[in-house]
Amino acid sequence: MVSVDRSIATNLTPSQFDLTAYLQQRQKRVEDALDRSLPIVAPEKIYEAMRYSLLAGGKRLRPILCLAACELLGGTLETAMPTACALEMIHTMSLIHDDLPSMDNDDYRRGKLTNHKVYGEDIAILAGDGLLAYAFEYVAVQTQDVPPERVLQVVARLGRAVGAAGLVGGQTIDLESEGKTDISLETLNFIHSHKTGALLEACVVSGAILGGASAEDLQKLSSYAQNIGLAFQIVDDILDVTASTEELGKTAGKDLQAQKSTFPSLLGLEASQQQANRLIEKAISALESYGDRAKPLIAIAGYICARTH
Ligand code: GRG
Repeated sequence: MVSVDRSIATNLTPSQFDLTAYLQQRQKRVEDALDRSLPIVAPEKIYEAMRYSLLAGGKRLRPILCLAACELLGGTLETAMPTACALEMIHTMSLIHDDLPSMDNDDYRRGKLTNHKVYGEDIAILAGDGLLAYAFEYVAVQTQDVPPERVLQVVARLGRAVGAAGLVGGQTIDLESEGKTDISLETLNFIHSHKTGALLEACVVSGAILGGASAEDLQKLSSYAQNIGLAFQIVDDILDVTASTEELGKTAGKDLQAQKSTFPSLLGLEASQQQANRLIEKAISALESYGDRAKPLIAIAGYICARTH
Protein backbone atom coordinates (compact mmCIF):
# COMPACT_ATOMS: atom_id res chain seq x y z
CA MET A 1 0.00 0.00 0.00
CA VAL A 2 1.31 3.48 -0.91
CA SER A 3 1.47 5.93 1.99
CA VAL A 4 1.97 9.63 2.54
CA ASP A 5 2.38 11.77 5.66
CA ARG A 6 -1.16 13.05 6.20
CA SER A 7 -0.64 14.57 9.63
CA ILE A 8 -1.79 18.16 9.81
CA ALA A 9 -0.19 21.05 11.62
CA THR A 10 -1.60 21.13 15.16
CA ASN A 11 -2.51 24.80 14.77
CA LEU A 12 -5.22 23.73 12.32
CA THR A 13 -7.19 22.12 15.14
CA PRO A 14 -8.75 24.62 17.57
CA SER A 15 -8.06 24.03 21.26
CA GLN A 16 -10.86 22.94 23.61
CA PHE A 17 -13.06 21.68 20.81
CA ASP A 18 -14.10 18.03 20.79
CA LEU A 19 -14.59 17.44 17.08
CA THR A 20 -15.35 13.73 17.47
CA ALA A 21 -18.21 14.42 19.88
CA TYR A 22 -19.44 17.32 17.74
CA LEU A 23 -19.51 15.23 14.54
CA GLN A 24 -21.21 12.29 16.29
CA GLN A 25 -23.90 14.52 17.75
CA ARG A 26 -24.54 16.30 14.45
CA GLN A 27 -24.52 13.05 12.47
CA LYS A 28 -27.21 11.67 14.79
CA ARG A 29 -29.38 14.78 14.36
CA VAL A 30 -29.00 14.60 10.59
CA GLU A 31 -29.69 10.82 10.42
CA ASP A 32 -32.91 11.29 12.41
CA ALA A 33 -34.04 14.19 10.25
CA LEU A 34 -33.25 12.30 7.02
CA ASP A 35 -35.14 9.25 8.26
CA ARG A 36 -38.21 11.41 8.95
CA SER A 37 -37.87 13.33 5.67
CA LEU A 38 -38.72 10.47 3.34
CA PRO A 39 -41.46 8.04 4.46
CA ILE A 40 -42.31 5.13 2.19
CA VAL A 41 -45.59 5.65 0.32
CA ALA A 42 -46.91 4.26 -2.98
CA PRO A 43 -45.26 3.46 -5.34
CA GLU A 44 -43.18 1.77 -2.62
CA LYS A 45 -40.40 0.52 -4.89
CA ILE A 46 -39.09 3.95 -5.81
CA TYR A 47 -39.28 5.26 -2.23
CA GLU A 48 -37.42 2.18 -1.01
CA ALA A 49 -34.69 2.75 -3.61
CA MET A 50 -34.42 6.43 -2.63
CA ARG A 51 -34.23 5.56 1.08
CA TYR A 52 -31.72 2.76 0.45
CA SER A 53 -29.06 5.24 -0.67
CA LEU A 54 -30.16 8.24 1.41
CA LEU A 55 -29.90 6.26 4.65
CA ALA A 56 -26.80 4.25 3.72
CA GLY A 57 -24.51 6.19 6.07
CA GLY A 58 -21.76 8.48 4.89
CA LYS A 59 -20.05 11.22 6.82
CA ARG A 60 -22.96 13.69 6.42
CA LEU A 61 -20.38 16.42 5.94
CA ARG A 62 -22.58 18.54 3.67
CA PRO A 63 -25.54 18.89 6.06
CA ILE A 64 -23.15 19.40 8.98
CA LEU A 65 -21.45 22.28 7.12
CA CYS A 66 -24.83 23.86 6.37
CA LEU A 67 -25.92 23.65 10.03
CA ALA A 68 -22.58 24.99 11.27
CA ALA A 69 -22.66 28.00 8.93
CA CYS A 70 -26.22 28.84 10.00
CA GLU A 71 -25.27 28.61 13.68
CA LEU A 72 -22.15 30.72 13.16
CA LEU A 73 -24.41 33.60 12.17
CA GLY A 74 -26.84 33.13 15.04
CA GLY A 75 -29.39 30.88 13.30
CA THR A 76 -30.76 27.66 14.78
CA LEU A 77 -30.39 24.02 13.76
CA GLU A 78 -34.14 23.84 13.11
CA THR A 79 -33.92 26.73 10.64
CA ALA A 80 -31.29 25.03 8.51
CA MET A 81 -32.28 21.37 8.91
CA PRO A 82 -34.62 21.12 5.86
CA THR A 83 -31.90 22.62 3.65
CA ALA A 84 -29.25 20.41 5.30
CA CYS A 85 -31.38 17.33 4.46
CA ALA A 86 -31.95 18.59 0.91
CA LEU A 87 -28.21 18.96 0.40
CA GLU A 88 -27.69 15.35 1.47
CA MET A 89 -30.48 14.28 -0.93
CA ILE A 90 -28.71 16.08 -3.78
CA HIS A 91 -25.32 14.64 -2.79
CA THR A 92 -26.83 11.14 -2.60
CA MET A 93 -28.46 11.46 -6.01
CA SER A 94 -25.12 12.52 -7.49
CA LEU A 95 -23.49 9.42 -5.97
CA ILE A 96 -26.24 7.13 -7.37
CA HIS A 97 -25.80 8.57 -10.86
CA ASP A 98 -22.00 8.69 -10.60
CA ASP A 99 -21.95 4.95 -9.82
CA LEU A 100 -24.05 3.98 -12.88
CA PRO A 101 -22.46 1.78 -15.57
CA SER A 102 -22.54 4.73 -18.00
CA MET A 103 -20.57 6.88 -15.55
CA ASP A 104 -18.01 5.50 -13.05
CA ASN A 105 -19.54 2.00 -13.04
CA ASP A 106 -19.03 1.07 -9.39
CA ASP A 107 -20.47 -1.84 -7.41
CA TYR A 108 -19.95 -0.45 -3.91
CA ARG A 109 -20.74 2.84 -2.19
CA ARG A 110 -20.73 3.60 1.50
CA GLY A 111 -19.80 -0.05 2.13
CA LYS A 112 -22.96 -1.33 0.47
CA LEU A 113 -23.93 -2.46 -3.03
CA THR A 114 -24.65 0.53 -5.27
CA ASN A 115 -28.26 1.47 -5.98
CA HIS A 116 -28.33 0.02 -9.52
CA LYS A 117 -26.82 -3.27 -8.28
CA VAL A 118 -29.78 -3.67 -5.92
CA TYR A 119 -32.67 -2.09 -7.84
CA GLY A 120 -31.48 -2.16 -11.48
CA GLU A 121 -30.26 0.70 -13.63
CA ASP A 122 -33.72 1.99 -14.56
CA ILE A 123 -34.88 2.38 -10.96
CA ALA A 124 -31.50 3.81 -9.86
CA ILE A 125 -31.80 6.60 -12.44
CA LEU A 126 -35.32 7.33 -11.22
CA ALA A 127 -34.26 7.17 -7.55
CA GLY A 128 -31.66 9.85 -8.30
CA ASP A 129 -34.21 11.96 -10.17
CA GLY A 130 -36.72 11.52 -7.34
CA LEU A 131 -34.21 12.65 -4.72
CA LEU A 132 -33.18 15.68 -6.76
CA ALA A 133 -36.73 16.91 -7.26
CA TYR A 134 -37.71 16.17 -3.67
CA ALA A 135 -34.73 18.16 -2.35
CA PHE A 136 -36.14 21.38 -3.82
CA GLU A 137 -39.68 20.61 -2.67
CA TYR A 138 -38.35 19.87 0.80
CA VAL A 139 -36.56 23.22 1.17
CA ALA A 140 -39.55 25.16 -0.15
CA VAL A 141 -42.18 23.38 1.94
CA GLN A 142 -40.36 22.56 5.19
CA THR A 143 -38.29 25.67 5.94
CA GLN A 144 -39.94 27.54 8.82
CA ASP A 145 -39.57 30.97 10.42
CA VAL A 146 -37.28 32.42 7.75
CA PRO A 147 -38.12 35.38 5.50
CA PRO A 148 -39.27 33.91 2.14
CA GLU A 149 -36.64 35.83 0.18
CA ARG A 150 -33.92 33.90 2.04
CA VAL A 151 -35.56 30.60 1.07
CA LEU A 152 -35.72 31.78 -2.53
CA GLN A 153 -32.01 32.65 -2.45
CA VAL A 154 -31.22 29.20 -1.10
CA VAL A 155 -33.27 27.49 -3.85
CA ALA A 156 -31.43 29.55 -6.48
CA ARG A 157 -28.02 28.65 -4.97
CA LEU A 158 -28.88 24.95 -4.91
CA GLY A 159 -30.11 25.03 -8.52
CA ARG A 160 -26.90 26.69 -9.68
CA ALA A 161 -24.70 24.27 -7.73
CA VAL A 162 -26.25 21.13 -9.24
CA GLY A 163 -26.72 22.29 -12.86
CA ALA A 164 -24.33 22.81 -15.76
CA ALA A 165 -22.68 25.66 -13.78
CA GLY A 166 -21.83 23.14 -11.04
CA LEU A 167 -21.95 19.36 -10.63
CA VAL A 168 -23.28 18.57 -14.09
CA GLY A 169 -20.65 20.78 -15.78
CA GLY A 170 -17.82 19.31 -13.67
CA GLN A 171 -18.93 15.76 -14.35
CA THR A 172 -19.11 16.47 -18.10
CA ILE A 173 -15.50 17.62 -18.28
CA ASP A 174 -14.46 14.77 -15.97
CA LEU A 175 -15.99 12.20 -18.35
CA GLU A 176 -14.38 13.90 -21.35
CA SER A 177 -10.99 13.84 -19.63
CA GLU A 178 -10.95 10.10 -18.94
CA GLY A 179 -8.04 8.34 -20.59
CA LYS A 180 -6.22 11.64 -21.19
CA THR A 181 -2.98 11.70 -19.25
CA ASP A 182 -2.03 15.21 -20.33
CA ILE A 183 -4.83 17.32 -18.85
CA SER A 184 -3.68 20.57 -17.25
CA LEU A 185 -3.87 21.53 -13.60
CA GLU A 186 -6.30 24.24 -14.72
CA THR A 187 -8.69 21.65 -16.18
CA LEU A 188 -8.36 19.52 -13.06
CA ASN A 189 -9.17 22.54 -10.89
CA PHE A 190 -12.20 23.25 -13.10
CA ILE A 191 -13.48 19.66 -12.75
CA HIS A 192 -13.12 19.62 -9.00
CA SER A 193 -14.36 23.10 -8.24
CA HIS A 194 -17.53 22.24 -10.20
CA LYS A 195 -18.01 18.56 -9.46
CA THR A 196 -17.22 18.68 -5.74
CA GLY A 197 -16.60 22.30 -4.73
CA ALA A 198 -19.87 23.80 -5.97
CA LEU A 199 -22.06 21.68 -3.71
CA LEU A 200 -19.79 22.14 -0.68
CA GLU A 201 -19.91 25.90 -1.28
CA ALA A 202 -23.71 25.75 -1.58
CA CYS A 203 -23.83 23.97 1.81
CA VAL A 204 -21.91 26.69 3.62
CA VAL A 205 -23.49 29.60 1.75
CA SER A 206 -27.08 28.39 2.06
CA GLY A 207 -26.62 27.77 5.80
CA ALA A 208 -25.22 31.29 6.08
CA ILE A 209 -28.11 32.82 4.10
CA LEU A 210 -30.62 31.12 6.40
CA GLY A 211 -28.70 32.41 9.41
CA GLY A 212 -28.99 35.99 8.12
CA ALA A 213 -25.58 36.53 6.49
CA SER A 214 -24.49 39.98 5.28
CA ALA A 215 -22.73 40.38 1.90
CA GLU A 216 -19.42 40.45 3.77
CA ASP A 217 -20.25 37.22 5.64
CA LEU A 218 -21.12 35.53 2.34
CA GLN A 219 -17.85 36.60 0.81
CA LYS A 220 -15.82 35.23 3.77
CA LEU A 221 -17.77 31.99 3.94
CA SER A 222 -17.56 31.46 0.17
CA SER A 223 -13.79 31.82 0.40
CA TYR A 224 -13.72 29.28 3.27
CA ALA A 225 -15.93 26.88 1.28
CA GLN A 226 -14.04 27.14 -2.02
CA ASN A 227 -10.79 26.32 -0.25
CA ILE A 228 -12.15 23.37 1.73
CA GLY A 229 -13.93 22.15 -1.44
CA LEU A 230 -10.73 21.85 -3.43
CA ALA A 231 -8.84 20.41 -0.45
CA PHE A 232 -11.62 17.84 0.01
CA GLN A 233 -11.20 16.62 -3.57
CA ILE A 234 -7.39 16.56 -3.40
CA VAL A 235 -7.69 14.36 -0.30
CA ASP A 236 -10.22 12.20 -2.15
CA ASP A 237 -7.65 11.67 -4.92
CA ILE A 238 -4.97 10.86 -2.35
CA LEU A 239 -7.23 8.35 -0.57
CA ASP A 240 -8.03 6.64 -3.87
CA VAL A 241 -4.32 5.71 -3.99
CA THR A 242 -3.51 5.23 -0.30
CA ALA A 243 -6.64 3.75 1.31
CA SER A 244 -8.20 0.30 0.96
CA THR A 245 -11.63 -0.56 -0.46
CA GLU A 246 -12.76 -1.47 3.08
CA GLU A 247 -11.67 1.90 4.48
CA LEU A 248 -13.31 3.82 1.63
CA GLY A 249 -16.52 1.79 1.39
CA LYS A 250 -16.10 2.00 -2.41
CA THR A 251 -13.63 0.49 -4.84
CA ALA A 252 -10.13 1.87 -4.22
CA GLY A 253 -7.77 2.60 -7.13
CA LYS A 254 -10.60 3.59 -9.51
CA ASP A 255 -8.82 6.70 -10.78
CA LEU A 256 -5.80 4.75 -11.99
CA GLN A 257 -8.07 2.09 -13.49
CA ALA A 258 -10.07 4.73 -15.40
CA GLN A 259 -6.80 6.46 -16.40
CA LYS A 260 -7.93 9.68 -14.77
CA SER A 261 -5.56 12.56 -14.21
CA THR A 262 -5.63 13.40 -10.53
CA PHE A 263 -3.73 15.71 -8.19
CA PRO A 264 -1.39 12.85 -7.12
CA SER A 265 -0.78 11.86 -10.76
CA LEU A 266 0.04 15.47 -11.73
CA LEU A 267 1.82 16.69 -8.58
CA GLY A 268 2.78 13.54 -6.65
CA LEU A 269 1.36 12.43 -3.30
CA GLU A 270 3.43 14.57 -0.94
CA ALA A 271 2.94 17.77 -2.94
CA SER A 272 -0.80 17.04 -3.18
CA GLN A 273 -1.11 16.71 0.59
CA GLN A 274 0.90 19.92 1.07
CA GLN A 275 -1.41 21.69 -1.37
CA ALA A 276 -4.45 20.44 0.59
CA ASN A 277 -2.87 21.69 3.84
CA ARG A 278 -2.25 25.13 2.30
CA LEU A 279 -5.86 25.36 1.11
CA ILE A 280 -7.11 24.47 4.58
CA GLU A 281 -4.94 27.18 6.12
CA LYS A 282 -6.40 29.68 3.64
CA ALA A 283 -9.93 28.49 4.46
CA ILE A 284 -9.31 28.98 8.17
CA SER A 285 -7.84 32.45 7.71
CA ALA A 286 -11.08 33.55 5.97
CA LEU A 287 -12.90 32.98 9.30
CA GLU A 288 -10.50 34.99 11.48
CA SER A 289 -13.00 37.75 12.29
CA TYR A 290 -15.52 35.30 13.84
CA GLY A 291 -13.26 34.31 16.77
CA ASP A 292 -14.35 31.31 18.85
CA ARG A 293 -17.72 31.08 17.09
CA ALA A 294 -15.89 29.68 14.06
CA LYS A 295 -14.36 26.76 15.99
CA PRO A 296 -16.70 24.12 14.48
CA LEU A 297 -16.01 25.23 10.89
CA ILE A 298 -12.28 25.46 11.61
CA ALA A 299 -12.24 21.97 13.12
CA ILE A 300 -14.20 20.58 10.14
CA ALA A 301 -11.61 22.09 7.79
CA GLY A 302 -8.83 20.29 9.69
CA TYR A 303 -10.83 17.07 9.55
CA ILE A 304 -11.20 17.34 5.75
CA CYS A 305 -7.44 17.47 5.45
CA ALA A 306 -6.74 14.57 7.79
CA ARG A 307 -9.69 12.26 7.02
CA THR A 308 -9.08 8.60 6.27
CA HIS A 309 -12.28 7.84 4.31
C1 GRG B 1 -26.54 16.71 -9.80
C2 GRG B 1 -28.20 16.64 -11.68
C3 GRG B 1 -26.99 16.11 -11.07
C4 GRG B 1 -26.34 15.09 -11.67
C5 GRG B 1 -25.16 14.42 -11.12
C6 GRG B 1 -23.00 12.23 -11.46
C7 GRG B 1 -22.89 13.70 -11.37
C8 GRG B 1 -23.95 14.54 -12.01
C9 GRG B 1 -21.90 14.32 -10.71
C10 GRG B 1 -20.85 13.59 -9.94
C11 GRG B 1 -20.66 14.28 -8.64
C12 GRG B 1 -19.76 13.50 -7.71
C13 GRG B 1 -20.13 12.10 -7.40
C14 GRG B 1 -18.67 14.09 -7.18
C15 GRG B 1 -17.77 13.43 -6.22
C16 GRG B 1 -17.92 14.10 -4.90
C17 GRG B 1 -17.31 13.29 -3.80
C18 GRG B 1 -15.88 13.52 -3.52
C19 GRG B 1 -18.05 12.41 -3.16
C20 GRG B 1 -17.66 11.69 -1.94
O1 GRG B 1 -18.15 12.47 -0.86
P1 GRG B 1 -18.01 12.00 0.64
O2 GRG B 1 -16.62 11.48 0.87
O3 GRG B 1 -19.02 10.79 0.69
O4 GRG B 1 -18.46 13.12 1.52
P2 GRG B 1 -19.97 10.31 1.89
O5 GRG B 1 -20.35 8.89 1.49
O6 GRG B 1 -19.19 10.35 3.18
O7 GRG B 1 -21.15 11.22 1.92
